[in-house]
Amino acid sequence: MKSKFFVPVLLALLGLAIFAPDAVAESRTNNIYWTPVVATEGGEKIDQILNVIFILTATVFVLVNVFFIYYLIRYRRKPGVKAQYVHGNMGAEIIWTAIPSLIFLTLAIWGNHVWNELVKTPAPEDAVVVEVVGYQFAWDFRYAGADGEVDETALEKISQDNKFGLILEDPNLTDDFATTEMVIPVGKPVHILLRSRDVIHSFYVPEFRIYQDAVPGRSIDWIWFVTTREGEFTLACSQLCGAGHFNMKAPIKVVSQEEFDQWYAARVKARGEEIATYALEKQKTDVAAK
Ligand SMILES: [Cu+2]
Repeated sequence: MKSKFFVPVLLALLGLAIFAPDAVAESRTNNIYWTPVVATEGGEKIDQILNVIFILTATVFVLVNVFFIYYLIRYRRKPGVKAQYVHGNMGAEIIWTAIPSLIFLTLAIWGNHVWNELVKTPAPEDAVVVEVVGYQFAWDFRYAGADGEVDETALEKISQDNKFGLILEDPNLTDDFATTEMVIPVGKPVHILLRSRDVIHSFYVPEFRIYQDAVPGRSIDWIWFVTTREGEFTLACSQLCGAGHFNMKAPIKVVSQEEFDQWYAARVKARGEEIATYALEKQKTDVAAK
């Protein structure tokens, strides 16, 4: 390419590559040139795989291009030099097939091992259970209320007035409480029950190294984790789910056990008052109707 635009275009592309991390949708304040800080146990195991793959591919990329450019220059067309036809080299082909095969196999076995360890192990009994429901274009969370159990739901029960699909005869009387932010205690197992009310969404928290699609019609119950640091994180939907997708997020607050207990008790109390008021109103209308 002998255009006078070559150098400016190259520089612009380079600039874009360097400054692109500032422009990603997810707002990042730390570590913008690498993966975000890890905030869960086991997250560093995912990072190890990512790093090894990155180093491998970066090395191969550099080597291939260095050799490529070298040969381009070394064997360029020169007056008086005739081109040579080379058929191939069995030895070289065996080597460059065997080495990548071994690398891919190792990565597959290693990745599977980590996946089994992090995802296939069942959540501990004492985990804090949070139901996470995605819809166009926000998230709802539901916690077990006063009775310590998350009330049962059925997908076919979901309606305008019963957004979690509670099976209870009167869903307004559930002791579970709903929130629009996820508050969880640091260092404790958290078990996510993941659902979607409409289309496919995705539960994605980069700092937790967790990415799981929420599929309408399915309850996904194998996601659980233990956080390692307090802080505020963002749950951002990671499946293009419609016009409002860009803004489909919710705050996640990882707090101390003490702070969590206080928050939880306040929500249980508030929910108790709501139920009492509702029951009273209902009684009145029932009496009036008779
Ligand atoms: Cu979404």
